Amino acid sequence: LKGKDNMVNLVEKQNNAVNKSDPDRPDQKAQPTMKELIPPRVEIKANSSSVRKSGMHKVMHMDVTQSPRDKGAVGQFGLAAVVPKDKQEEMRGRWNEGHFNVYLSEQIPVDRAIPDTRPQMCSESLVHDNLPTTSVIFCFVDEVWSTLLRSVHSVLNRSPPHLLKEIILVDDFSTKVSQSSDHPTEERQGLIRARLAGAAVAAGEVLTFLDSHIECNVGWLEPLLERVYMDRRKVACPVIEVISDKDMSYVLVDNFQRGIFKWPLVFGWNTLPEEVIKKNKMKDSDPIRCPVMAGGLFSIDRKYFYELGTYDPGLEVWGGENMEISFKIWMCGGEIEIIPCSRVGHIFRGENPYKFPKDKQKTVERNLARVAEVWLDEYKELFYGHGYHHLLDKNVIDIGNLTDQIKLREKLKCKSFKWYLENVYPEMDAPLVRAQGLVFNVGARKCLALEKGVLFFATCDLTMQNQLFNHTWMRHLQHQQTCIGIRGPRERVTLEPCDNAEPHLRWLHKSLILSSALVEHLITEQLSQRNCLEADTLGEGVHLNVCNPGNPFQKWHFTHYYTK
Ligand code: LR7
Ligand code: MN
Repeated sequence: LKGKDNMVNLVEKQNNAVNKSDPDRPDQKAQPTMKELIPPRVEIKANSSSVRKSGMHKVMHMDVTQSPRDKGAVGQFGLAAVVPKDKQEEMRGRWNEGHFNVYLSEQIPVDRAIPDTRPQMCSESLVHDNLPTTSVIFCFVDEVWSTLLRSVHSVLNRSPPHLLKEIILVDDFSTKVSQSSDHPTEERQGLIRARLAGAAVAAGEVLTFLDSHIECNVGWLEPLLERVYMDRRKVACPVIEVISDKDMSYVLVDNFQRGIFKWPLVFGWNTLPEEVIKKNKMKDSDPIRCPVMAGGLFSIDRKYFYELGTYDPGLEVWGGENMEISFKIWMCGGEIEIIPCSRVGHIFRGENPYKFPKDKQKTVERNLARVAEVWLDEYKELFYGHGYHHLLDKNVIDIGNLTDQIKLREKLKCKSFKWYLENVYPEMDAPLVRAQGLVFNVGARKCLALEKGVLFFATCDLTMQNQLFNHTWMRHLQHQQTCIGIRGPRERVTLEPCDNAEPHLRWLHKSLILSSALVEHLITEQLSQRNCLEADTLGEGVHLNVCNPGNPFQKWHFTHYYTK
């Protein structure tokens, strides 16, 4: 990380030509000068609505590039660019420099115009005169130079200068010559700590983080700052549109998209449920509450960012930090919104163009495990239960020390993950167990029971406590705190206190197909051969046997299933 000296402050270098009028555009003839455009800073008294109204102005149309110098340039107006036949080879050869069309990126002007994709009302909407200033922070590692420049230009050309305190570029130990500075760097930090290094030197009242391969659209900044101004605990994200990795065209996205996650903490987009739109009579320009943010593009009050304890600095390189900051914001009193009047294009790349110091998958799963351990409470079992069991097995990975993160959550008096699910993301399916109730054995035609340390079969009776079991996300076959497992060279069925770190307590409850009927087995994978839990034919107990789809004594049913 190159430290303060190597972060470039670009705003000082911003030229004054931002607002020259363009003779080709009649509507711009009477364009005001920069001074006229920037309203005087008005001190606004709280709770005085009349003053407030007069202290507002229409979102500024800062963009001189809408009528660019070189109308015929490659990729101009965000249109698809074409690679000439004789350049195809070169284009392919350079693809891996960025995992997108690097060749085209270099042909496209750094200040190209892109279509103004905002919903209609946006250009008419009012924002306050005295919005806070922002520092824009780009961190990057081995970013394609032309793309980084275009990102920076889009900020300079489309942000009201008085709101843009500075642009901070953090070079996270790039290996490319063109990006390395005079001073040799210490080591790769990863985007999380690189952003924190940028934040540490930022002087703006708001921090705006952006990826280094983006193009900010017309009027992108004020709507974000307006939300933070309204409430400093609001964290505002632009709509993220798509810059095609193939032809570099600017592609607009559907309305009412919000950021969500699925298990095991996988980020995704989904359309706001129709009933939410109807109930709140939402227009396409209204802010959208977001359970989680994509991660790369957002504005947050600087002091609030520090009050929240920033990111967990123990997160490495890439991944999971968007979950961490999202849960932290919501559970500790803040809000995340997507602001449809603010739009930024982003190049979605098929692969990371930089190296991971350690294995990518291991890095991401370690980050996610840290997030799960600190923020998910009892729901962390759903995270581990969706393919991450191995993270719990002893000595597999070291997720590092979490004391500070857990203390922070206590200090901030953050709400529970259950609260988050109920209030922020009620559409999320998050049953605490997979199956529950009586465990019926088809062969024995009786139910499993556990009492005084012994497993036996009894006539099924939902009122009998000793017949109630859970099949949990840990794959435990569990009665209260007792788990069924297998032990020893003779593969005996045992009863032990449940322990997430013990693989021999896990049972898959899987459907094996037998002449079109489904047979639910309880399978242990601890042995070289797949073994199933089988009821003794005389019905007195259970033992292990080689799985056989045709054996009804291996077929089990729970009263309730919460998942498929
Ligand atoms: O070690 C690193 N050091 C860095 O400085 C790794 C990356 N980086 C920089 C990198 O150069 C880039 O500018 O960090 C930025 C983000 O890295 P990307 O572009 O490789 O990430 P991404 O766009 O594939 O992934 C998304 O998820 C990441 C999870 O950690 C980050 O939160 C990214 O910011 C985020 N990007 C977005 O939210 C844009 C929309 C993508 C979606 C959905
Ligand atoms: Mn990105």
